[in-house]
Amino acid sequence: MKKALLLIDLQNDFMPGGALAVPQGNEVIAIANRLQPSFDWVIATQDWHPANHGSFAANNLPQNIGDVINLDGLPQIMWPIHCVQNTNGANFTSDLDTTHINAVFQKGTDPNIDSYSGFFDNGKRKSTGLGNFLLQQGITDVYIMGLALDYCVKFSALDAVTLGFNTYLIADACRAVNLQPTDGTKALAEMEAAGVKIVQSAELYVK
Ligand code: VGL
Ligand code: ZN
Repeated sequence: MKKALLLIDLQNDFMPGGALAVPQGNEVIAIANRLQPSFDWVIATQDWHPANHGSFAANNLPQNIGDVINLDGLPQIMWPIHCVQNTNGANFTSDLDTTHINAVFQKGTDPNIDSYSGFFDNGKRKSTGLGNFLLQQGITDVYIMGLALDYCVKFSALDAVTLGFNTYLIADACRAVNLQPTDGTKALAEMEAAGVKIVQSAELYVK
């Protein structure tokens, strides 16, 4: 058994005050920092959009944030401009300890398709390389935490389980966008039904 900690999208734009703020998103950073020394492998993802990304309402006027459009054949929620490549909003939040991170995978780089999962875009058209990287390292068990529970965390966990990894979701180390107030709890139930094991960070400290 070889374990990896997967840190999903711990970026400025998802923090309070950011462009796509996840309520209480800042509260998971201390947990991320405390967990990292308990894992031999730490892998981070970044939402990493070009400025012309098709998920931004501003690029699809007169659409409003929260509307759903058809983007290259897939339903696409309209988001505020967020996590634009090489901007401060896309940087890891400065409180995050990045010294343990072994690899970073960026997603959402194609303007015509969004990528909630750290493994594949929303149409499973292209992979980010994360799955093959984990296989190459011999990693069998993936522990997932971060933002947002109801989007990027959920789809990363569902893909991890589909790819055959023993997949754990660290529930207290995630926060939801909650466009609908029950989205976070629904996401947990969906992951559990798919075979993701729900754990708490306190169970995982070995160092
Ligand atoms: C995310 C919406 C749009 C996320 C990224 O990281 O959960 N959500 N882009
Ligand atoms: Zn995004």
